Amino acid sequence: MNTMRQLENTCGKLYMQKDIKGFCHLYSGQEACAVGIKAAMRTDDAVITSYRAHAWGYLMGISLHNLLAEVTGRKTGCCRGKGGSMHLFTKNFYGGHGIVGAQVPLGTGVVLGMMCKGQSNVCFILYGDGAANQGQAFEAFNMAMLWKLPSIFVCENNTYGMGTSAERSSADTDYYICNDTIFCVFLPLLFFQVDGMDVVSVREAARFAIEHALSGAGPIVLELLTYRYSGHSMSDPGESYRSSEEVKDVRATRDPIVLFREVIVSANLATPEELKVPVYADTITNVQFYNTKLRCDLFLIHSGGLDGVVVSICDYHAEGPGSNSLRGHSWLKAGLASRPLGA
Ligand SMILES: Cc1ncc(C[n+]2csc(CCOP(=O)(O)OP(=O)(O)O)c2C)c(N)n1
Ligand SMILES: [Mg+2]
Repeated sequence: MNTMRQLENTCGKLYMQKDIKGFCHLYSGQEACAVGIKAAMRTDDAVITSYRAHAWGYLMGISLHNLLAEVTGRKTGCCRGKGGSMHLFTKNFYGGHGIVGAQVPLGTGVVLGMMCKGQSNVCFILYGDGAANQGQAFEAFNMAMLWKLPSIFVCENNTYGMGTSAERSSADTDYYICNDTIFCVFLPLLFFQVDGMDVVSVREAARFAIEHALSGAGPIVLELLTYRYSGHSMSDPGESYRSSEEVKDVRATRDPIVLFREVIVSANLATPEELKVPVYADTITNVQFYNTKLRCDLFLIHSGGLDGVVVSICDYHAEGPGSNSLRGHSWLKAGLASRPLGA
């Protein structure tokens, strides 16, 4: 969770200095949701999520370097710089999707694929409170129930969809019940609500969900009650629709990292001093370090040259001639100019 928090701080800074272009949605505050689920997952269980995908990408095995290279549009990124911040992929991690709620039917398809291949695995399909009332979500629930697919639908309720609070957008803010009389009771789906700021509760809920989904009973819906500290995206200061006191209060009383630290210390598993030391070497996510590394990558790509290599026009996307022209049109012009015709 610490690494994820630092990763997002780094991404925030990279965005501010225009190294991350386009969209950038941070996950800070919601770490326990991802870490709890990942702790319960078994080999070849899968995940699909929305555009708030950096932390999940890292958890699913994208190295910090590949990840930061991706979000800054570098060829050394996990998707060769073509996916950017919102579209991260790796084995068993099916993205990163920018269209709200699109990952719900897509994830259901992932599970259908697993079933057809005879795999005994689940897919965690994460979506926000802002997607929870979409028709496509309920269509996916219906198909998953009809075919008894081991889909685990997870609504990460961080109480806001962009600048709109759950109360303003939803007739029923208990998303786990999924408008029960219409859908869950009718289907009948199993569903429950979990404290998404408590990593252990999330892990236990996820374990239960896996067992349930693989028992042949079909899908399950979890609602994780959580909170995002940043605005919806980097272009939203996140202050016009909620008070700074509200954010401060959550940080002070429900922060997932602080809560888990207290659990560890009170169980005598570590002292507060021990917890100050970074556990993993790759928690070094300071911006300068990554800037240097990324610029080195870029240099290597250029100096290594692409002569003799068949490269599609799209590949220039990630390796434009200068760090300021990674996206947009200038790279294409320059890329084509530097490439002999017919090569
Ligand atoms: C189909 C569609 N409609 C609208 C948008 C614009 N949009 C992007 S995020 C968002 C709100 C989603 O909120 P939520 O599902 O709660 O996710 P969170 O951002 O809180 O993680 C909207 C309306 C979009 N990307 N796709
Ligand atoms: Mg939300």
